[in-house]
Amino acid sequence: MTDLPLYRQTRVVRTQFRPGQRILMISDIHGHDSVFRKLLKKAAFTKDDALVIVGDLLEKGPESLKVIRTLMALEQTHQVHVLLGNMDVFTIHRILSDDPVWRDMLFDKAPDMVRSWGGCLLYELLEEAGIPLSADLDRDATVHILRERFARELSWLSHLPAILDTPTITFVHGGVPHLRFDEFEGRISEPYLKNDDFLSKGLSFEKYVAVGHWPTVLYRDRLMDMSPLILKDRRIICLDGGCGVKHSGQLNCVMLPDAESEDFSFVSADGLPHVRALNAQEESADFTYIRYHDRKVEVLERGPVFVRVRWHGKDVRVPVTALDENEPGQLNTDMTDYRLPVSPGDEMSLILRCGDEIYARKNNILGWYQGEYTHVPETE
Ligand SMILES: [Mn+2]
Repeated sequence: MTDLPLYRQTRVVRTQFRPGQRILMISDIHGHDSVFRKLLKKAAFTKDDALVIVGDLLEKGPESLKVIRTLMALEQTHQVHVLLGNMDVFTIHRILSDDPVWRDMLFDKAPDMVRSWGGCLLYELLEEAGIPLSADLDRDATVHILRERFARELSWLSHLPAILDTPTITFVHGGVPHLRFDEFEGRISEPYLKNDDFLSKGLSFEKYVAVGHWPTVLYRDRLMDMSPLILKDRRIICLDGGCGVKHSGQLNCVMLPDAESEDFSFVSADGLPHVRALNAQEESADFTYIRYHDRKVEVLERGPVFVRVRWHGKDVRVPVTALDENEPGQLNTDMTDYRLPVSPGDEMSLILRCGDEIYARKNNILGWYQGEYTHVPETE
């Protein structure tokens, strides 16, 4: 036995999908309830399907509480398996632990989270409980009120498992070193939830392992492609389209017609405005993808909208807004100067307007479009 609270232990739930049952997998919803609902609609999710949510429901978005409630309600009517991600465990622990270090983190990190992501679960809870934010808030008393007021939601969250194991697919937020679960069942789950750069560990498995956590774009070296990565030879499925973590991100849903099938397909959704191109544009032949983990640059020439920077000997054009104000000589995001191949009528998600151009995502891929466009109305 262990002193770890249930939600920090590696708990494995085993199940089997029905023959012919469609399987849908989504990870890293990150407080984006409306995007998640849009995605389920696009995937035509029904009561005959099985849906697996591979962790990180919370934070990095403004609707964490709604995501919790949407999933709690969905569980009543549909076959849904929800797993914990590292962000979920951190958040739950900050609320449920009596350790003042964690308690202070809950409050101290909140303003930054709101600045970066437009909201955080703590503020959502405070708002619904009618507790005004103030500097002299009694943190201890406040947390006790929240625990009581949101007992149902917190209990649901804290009872979620870390791993869902089925005969053909294992689901886990970060990744596992192997499938001998008896070796880590009951131990702290953090290494399997926060398993950074899992794909680069060179592992392969005897059945599919479906993970989230690490946006797939970080594994790409040429194009900024946010589609899921499915490696049939190593039996690894990477789901995370970067929803929430990046403004440019998308939420992916990978689908299988049957547990025994390897006929993968996917749909995705985002919360960005959609536009339709009016002009054609040729793909750029030469372009650069400045990766997030290697984003030091030298500024060559600064214009009002764009800046030319040198990156590993290459001359790259980036928007002024991509320069890190607090860290000179560094970008605040990953970025590409890739010009998308576009035909009139193509639909794109608009990420950023820069002068006469837009930074957009077309078919999962980020890049620039210099033509004219019209807005596509939301279809509900
Ligand atoms: Mn994560």
